[in-house]
Amino acid sequence: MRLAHHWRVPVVPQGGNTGMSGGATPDGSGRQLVLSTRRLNRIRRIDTANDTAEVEAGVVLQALQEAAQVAQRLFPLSLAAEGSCTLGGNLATNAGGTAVLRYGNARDLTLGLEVVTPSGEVWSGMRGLRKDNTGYDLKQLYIGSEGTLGIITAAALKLFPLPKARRTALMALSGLVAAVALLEHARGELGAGLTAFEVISARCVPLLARHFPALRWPFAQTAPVTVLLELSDYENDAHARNVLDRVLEHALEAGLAVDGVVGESVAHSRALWALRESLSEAQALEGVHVKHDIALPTSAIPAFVAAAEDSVERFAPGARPAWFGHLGDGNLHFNVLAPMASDPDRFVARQSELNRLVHDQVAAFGGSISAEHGLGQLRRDENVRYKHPLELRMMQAVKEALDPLELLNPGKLLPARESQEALHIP
Ligand code: 2HG
Ligand code: ZN
Repeated sequence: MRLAHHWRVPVVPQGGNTGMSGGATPDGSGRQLVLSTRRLNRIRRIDTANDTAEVEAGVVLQALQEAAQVAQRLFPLSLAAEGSCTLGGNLATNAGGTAVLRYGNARDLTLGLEVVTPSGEVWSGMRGLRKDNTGYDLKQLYIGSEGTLGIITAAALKLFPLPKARRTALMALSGLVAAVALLEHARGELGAGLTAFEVISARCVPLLARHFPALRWPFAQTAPVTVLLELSDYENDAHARNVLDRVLEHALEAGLAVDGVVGESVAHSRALWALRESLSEAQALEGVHVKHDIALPTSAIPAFVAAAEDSVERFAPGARPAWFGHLGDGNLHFNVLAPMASDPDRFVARQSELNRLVHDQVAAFGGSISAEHGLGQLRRDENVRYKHPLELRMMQAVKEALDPLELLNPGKLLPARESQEALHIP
């Protein structure tokens, strides 16, 4: 970084390269240097008494999950790319995933950071402290900054007790209103034991059958909405089974669910999770689609989806909103597949218009246009429309203070020059 600073070479930090918003890929100028963190791959220390792990940025997420398990601890961050994404990227994008409902996102799991600044200095902020009020919480600036302020090279992360048992259930529901009601009920019944509440819309189901024929959908009929619940139990397996059965019974009796299945073994639960975790790839294999990674108050989701589906149908008749995601956190992947037998290029050409339509609805319902994948290049300009100009100016001021030469990840996250002028950003 010191050399790049000396020669004024822009640097694009890159971890596992699994991002979905183009945050870790260079522009087409041929002038940007991609700096891989992959060889920073040591787990420096696991401190079970302090419940912390000190890890380098290039450690693959799954490797940390496994090391924590060996130490009889849980590192809860979990997402479909965990076999290849790295912790540096997880932190730089403030990754979410499937356990946010209980443990929070990457930001909530971080106690300290080590960061290389654009001039090549090393900030060693690896404090594993749960209380530390010594001024601005600088690590939080770097988390979610998508490599635009500094390069995260290591982190001190929180660990948790390993649950004694886990049980997964898949439930077929009458609709999204029922799903939100069930979420509320499950939160009340399971408390902190509810560690995942994922949602799959009916349009996703045929994609699984088409592209992952080995996966078995457990219900004869496809319900409008299917949810996957996970319970982590600190008593024992029989207790977990009992509690989850009660939730399922309630859902059936109250008319929220039409069918349900509880994972009978670890392998069975994994198979249920595979249905959820294969959706992103199934959509990629299906062909052209436009992604939206949005967050809303959970209570607003049924009305938002009805309104957004309606606008999409009017905009491109036959287009297929095949949404799924993390209902427990109010985070939907409102992805829209091109109409069957249409010209995919024409659909893609209208991508920005479709984004605008969906994001305007998101804003109308009080949501965010970027929940867990980051702004990167994909949503950088779109963000200018929805973020308050004062917030954008404050972000720009932070950028200027920490990276005055604009060497780190140019062209990502922050508005382009033209929009900055329009916003009177100096
Ligand atoms: C998931 O939840 C990922 O599976 C990917 O965040 C979402 O492909 C997507 O849009
Ligand atoms: Zn997701």
